Amino acid sequence: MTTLVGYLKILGLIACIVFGFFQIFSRTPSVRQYTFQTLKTAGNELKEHVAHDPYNQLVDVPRDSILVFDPAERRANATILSLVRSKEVNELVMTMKEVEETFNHKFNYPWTFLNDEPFTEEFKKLTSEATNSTVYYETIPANHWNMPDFVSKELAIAAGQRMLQQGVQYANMMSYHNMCRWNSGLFYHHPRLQQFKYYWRVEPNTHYYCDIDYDLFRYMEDNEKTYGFTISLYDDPNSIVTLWNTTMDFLSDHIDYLHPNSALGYLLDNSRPDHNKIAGYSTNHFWSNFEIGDMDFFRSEPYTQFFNALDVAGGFYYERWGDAPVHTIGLVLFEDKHKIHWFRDIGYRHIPFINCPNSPKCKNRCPTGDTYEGASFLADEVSTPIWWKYAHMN
Ligand SMILES: Nc1nc2c(ncn2[C@@H]2O[C@H](COP(=O)(O)OP(=O)(O)OP(=O)(O)O)[C@@H](O)[C@H]2O)c(=O)[nH]1
Ligand SMILES: [Mg+2]
Repeated sequence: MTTLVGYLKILGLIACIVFGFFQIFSRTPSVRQYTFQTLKTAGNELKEHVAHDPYNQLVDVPRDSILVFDPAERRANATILSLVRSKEVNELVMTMKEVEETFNHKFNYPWTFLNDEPFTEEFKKLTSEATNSTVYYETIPANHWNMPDFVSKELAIAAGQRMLQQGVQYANMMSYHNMCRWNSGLFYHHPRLQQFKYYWRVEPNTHYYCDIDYDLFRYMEDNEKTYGFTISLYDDPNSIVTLWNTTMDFLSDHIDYLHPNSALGYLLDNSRPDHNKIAGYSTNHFWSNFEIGDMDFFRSEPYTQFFNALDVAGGFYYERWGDAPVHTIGLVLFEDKHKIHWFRDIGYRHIPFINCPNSPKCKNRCPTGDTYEGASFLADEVSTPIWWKYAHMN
């Protein structure tokens, strides 16, 4: 009986993968060709393809008058949150001012700051002066932040050195590994965050360019969205060599968690075969330094079990699994693709990538349609058009 169940699970998994490949290759040539061209011509040349290009379509938000800001409207149960160190206060205040100016002075959502150490008085003073909203200052419990006992410190240090030689950024910084693990599967368990459903993650030194005149959290709630992002990228495959295999092992035991309307093709896409070869999948991910999400998704049984399986496998330390690929894989596999939203209207920059909408609300503060800043090879790292393709935005 056990063997039969095992066979059924494997058959189910094979069926899903075949279905994913079918999704990829059954598209009409024009859509495939269009996406390919869009990718290969990202950056300045992208502007020549504006005819069908969501980057350059004029954004007409608010699209629904209900979304226009009304001070009498109820708020969603949400907080803007930032994991940050006290020494980053100046970069954070710069970003806070932009978030307040473009959005939050109209809505007054509380800010929650989290740190693995207590915040300094100076940090508290400068950040509380940058907003009229309630501000929470929270310390992360050590057992959520530090490397768990089942991980070998010696092996982790050796792996960090090896990955550093392969060019994996921050691979030898244990604090970076702690940060990625905490963001992947622990932040939403912090006692302070239990009172909230939605969060908007804000990182110091990021930019917000365009006015947001509707309540983003209410938008999520009213439209039953689970997750929103601004930029999709390919990841460094050397940082996640066994993440996909570990995920497949998990999925073969929990095939019922795979959502029937998932955008699996986004994960299986093969437009950068070198990435698929090393990592076993596309490495596409929603860049999580900006994200608006429903924490109840992350607190749910499928994601909780998924994170636990990844955690036990040790890849947050023996490799450098980031919270962006981990969130993305969980969301794409377990959630309906229509519940994942590309916020095309949010003008955003985290060096060196940009989302700059064609909208009067941006008041020319950013270069419309550009996706990166600096060396042209960066254009190849942007995979937002791959999301458009599999989320059927075109
Ligand atoms: N409290 C605390 N915050 C951290 C720590 N490491 C990173 N962070 C925060 O976690 C977020 C992500 O860290 P970054 O260093 O920006 O990581 P990244 O975006 O991958 O790297 P960059 O491209 O260099 O920005 C930022 O908000 C940091 O302030 C840490 O050890 N302690
Ligand atoms: Mg950063």
